[in-house]
Amino acid sequence: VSTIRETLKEIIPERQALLKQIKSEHGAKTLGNVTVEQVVGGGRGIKFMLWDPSVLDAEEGIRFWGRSIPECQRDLPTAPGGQEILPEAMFWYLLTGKVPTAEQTKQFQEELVSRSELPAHVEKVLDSLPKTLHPMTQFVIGVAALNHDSQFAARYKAGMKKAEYWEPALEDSLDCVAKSFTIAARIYLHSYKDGAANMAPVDKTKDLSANFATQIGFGDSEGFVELIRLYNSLHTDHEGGNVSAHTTHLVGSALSDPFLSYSAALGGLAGPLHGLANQEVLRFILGMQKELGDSPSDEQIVQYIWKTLNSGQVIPGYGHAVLRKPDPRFAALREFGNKHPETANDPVFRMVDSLFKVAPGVLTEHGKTKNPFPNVDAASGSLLYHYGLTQFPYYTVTFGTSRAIGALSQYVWDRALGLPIERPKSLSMEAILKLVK
Ligand code: FAM
Repeated sequence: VSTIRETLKEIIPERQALLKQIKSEHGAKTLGNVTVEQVVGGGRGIKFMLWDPSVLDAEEGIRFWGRSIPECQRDLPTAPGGQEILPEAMFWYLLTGKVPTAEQTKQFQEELVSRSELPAHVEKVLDSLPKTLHPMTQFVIGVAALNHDSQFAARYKAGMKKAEYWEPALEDSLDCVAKSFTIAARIYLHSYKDGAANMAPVDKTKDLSANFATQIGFGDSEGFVELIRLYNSLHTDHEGGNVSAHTTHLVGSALSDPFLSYSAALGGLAGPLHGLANQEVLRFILGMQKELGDSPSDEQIVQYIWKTLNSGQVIPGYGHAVLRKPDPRFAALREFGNKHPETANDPVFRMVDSLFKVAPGVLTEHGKTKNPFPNVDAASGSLLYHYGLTQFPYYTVTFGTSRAIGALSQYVWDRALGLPIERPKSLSMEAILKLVK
């Protein structure tokens, strides 16, 4: 069985040659003009960054190395007896562009799980934080503290050659993903239970999701474990321009190690316009349930949406900066909810489904948003809630364990391809006016 290192060692020269060819044959060609509106409008649509593991199409949604979500669900390994993609298999796939065999997946899973224990100093730091500190802030601190043992930082200091960068970048990235699951579990116990002193030790025969579920006290629910696998596979990557992915890439371009780069990204994921939206959706749905009861009519939901819009608030979980159709990640989570009897009949999940039937029509009539359809956050919280993970401020932490997988896959490629420090041009208003005169 070839390991992740051997597999990458084989692919990297091919991809390096492809980049060299792109630079030499097409380096002077243009990929489009940049308008003033784009510069002052959040950079929408500016083609700016190289990002291999996934590409987002506005109509169709995300493709990972060319595969749609249903194609990944068809082709990628699951846990024995399970139906959902293993995040470990997704990680291998995002790193290499190749579907791992069942044997490679097993070996890679064992390697990751064996890396998931935390250094004592990180446990101490996490356990000393105020329980009231936002879980995402705890996550930022925990991941940054892992930098103490960064192989990339140590080897850089010792004078490593540029051609070797990707190797310790890979080692640190594997550590960062594996340990993020354990950090996440520790934060949960610290914030919402009696602390992490008695946290279950890592079971090396199980996958990261099953260990995480056990450590936070939900290990007996096979449905929850499968949801965590699906959740962690779906949230991995959404091309490079979103705040968390871009931050990892930007900070990493200064040759900060994977821990510092991903810790910075988690700060961005904690923003309400990005990863925090999943907790907002649940707040919205529960508010609706409280006012309208468990089975409101479509007409009542329409009225509730209008009331929200007319009071100047957004409908959380709807709209997207790039997508213009329902998010296939939402579709996959909705399908999960509908196919399991326990979630299919859950009143909160049913509410999500009822909202999906009418909200796009109302948002279209409202006429503001460029995309009236649901994004990934529209369904995820209701499923976590069903299984008893009811602490909303924690939801973005589960997003964060997943996003590490995608963002750090590209981090490894950034080093393998020798990409330079990122430094785009900024302009003052006066400089813009001078240029457009
Ligand atoms: N409900 C009501 N109005 C909305 C809306 C929604 N769900 N989505 C967009 N709009 C409004 C938006 O506020 C803007 O109004 P103003 O002109 O008054 O500022 C107008 O429609 C045009 O916005 P847009 O161009 O369609 O969207 P943007 O690209 O500026 O922003 C989002 C994209 C996602 C921030 C926006 O759709 C939104 O606020 N959605 C609700 C929050 C949410 O679900 N965020 C999660 C995003 C998710 F994919 C993630 O990152 N995890």
